[in-house]
Amino acid sequence: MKTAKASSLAQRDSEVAQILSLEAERLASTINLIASENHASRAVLEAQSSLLTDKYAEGYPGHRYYGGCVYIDEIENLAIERAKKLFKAEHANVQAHSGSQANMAAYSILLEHEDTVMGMSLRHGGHLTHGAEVNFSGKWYHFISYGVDPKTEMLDYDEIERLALEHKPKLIIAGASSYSRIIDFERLRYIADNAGARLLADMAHIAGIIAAGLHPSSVPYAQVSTATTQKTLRGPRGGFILCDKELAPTIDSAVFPGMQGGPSMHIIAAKAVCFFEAMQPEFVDYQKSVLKNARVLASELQRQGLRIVSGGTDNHLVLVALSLQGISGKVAEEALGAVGISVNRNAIPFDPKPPKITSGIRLGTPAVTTRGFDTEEMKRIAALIGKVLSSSGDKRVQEQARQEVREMCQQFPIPGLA
Ligand code: DSN
Repeated sequence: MKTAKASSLAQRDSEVAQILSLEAERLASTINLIASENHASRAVLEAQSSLLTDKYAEGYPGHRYYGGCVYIDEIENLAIERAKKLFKAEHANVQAHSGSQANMAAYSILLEHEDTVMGMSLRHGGHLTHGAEVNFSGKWYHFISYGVDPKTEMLDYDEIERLALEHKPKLIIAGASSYSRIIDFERLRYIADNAGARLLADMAHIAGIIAAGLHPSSVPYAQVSTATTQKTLRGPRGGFILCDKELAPTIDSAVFPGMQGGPSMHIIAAKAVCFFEAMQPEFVDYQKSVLKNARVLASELQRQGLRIVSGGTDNHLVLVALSLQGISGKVAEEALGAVGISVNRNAIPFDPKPPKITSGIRLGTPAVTTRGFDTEEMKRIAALIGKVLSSSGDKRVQEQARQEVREMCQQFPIPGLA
């Protein structure tokens, strides 16, 4: 089947086929430490590339604006029921095209334009949609940003509480895209209640860890939780929303017809597969390995003389401050990229450098763990990172590192590509 598909694309459009094959080669020969990426299973990829891409299905199961939705309804109901079961949620909407759109839809029913909202600053680890000036969130709503404590580099809940009582936001957004510590959703709900606010948890990064029961769930505490399926959950690229029963009709109408037209039914089928896979016992083992690998990577990088923001990690990601090495995140990203280690430059808390340069890099273990990398490989990767970042561009060090990366990648093929 794989060959038939590959050859029909190659026959029909050799340009696209050629680029896809180069990307497959790049992925196969790269150690992917981008914290928000993963490698979806063959089953997820198959559902995603299925004929469901042909179908228009505006509306929701049982209430569509198009005929011929009998099996479409079955697929969407399956995805909804699996999401509810996996996260013990009262309601799930699986139509959001992305995490940002899930947030946009949720804000649209919880807020009016110009309302006061609190969210984690992008510069401290929050997400663009948590109030960044360049994003719709920062333009449409009045955001008060909270961040981490300068000493511990962990969320300062006392300060969040002080800000909430002072500014009386209508909504507090919990969640982050580069924060490596447990998020105390229970405490944030307490703060929100005292300030007369609602709580929305953007659990996009940690959804898989929550699903495996290895991070406290936001669902019992946040009236709305938003997430993506492609990160730690290891599914297709897309968003979903979980909420309390009473918000269900408004959340659904905020997504459709509020913000989106027809749902991507092939992606919803792949989300159903992803939720199914996340219910299997081996998914819990996988998430345990993701966390263990991140801890090993952090401590081995420390042994290499690198400073880890907040001193370690409780989740899948490791934020590295490069101040001791005297290089920027941009330089580090490029140097590691040149030897086949894929990372992203990332602001560290109180970073004096602009977002395109930064003083840090963000690393994550979901993709390499899917590939089968374990403690030994984490040690080797940390040693390689240490060598490359201290080599000042030495060609011999780079060539040796590139060779070692190639060998490790050959030893651990990507399951979805194999
Ligand atoms: N900004 C993406 C990331 O964490 O990489 C998520 O949207």
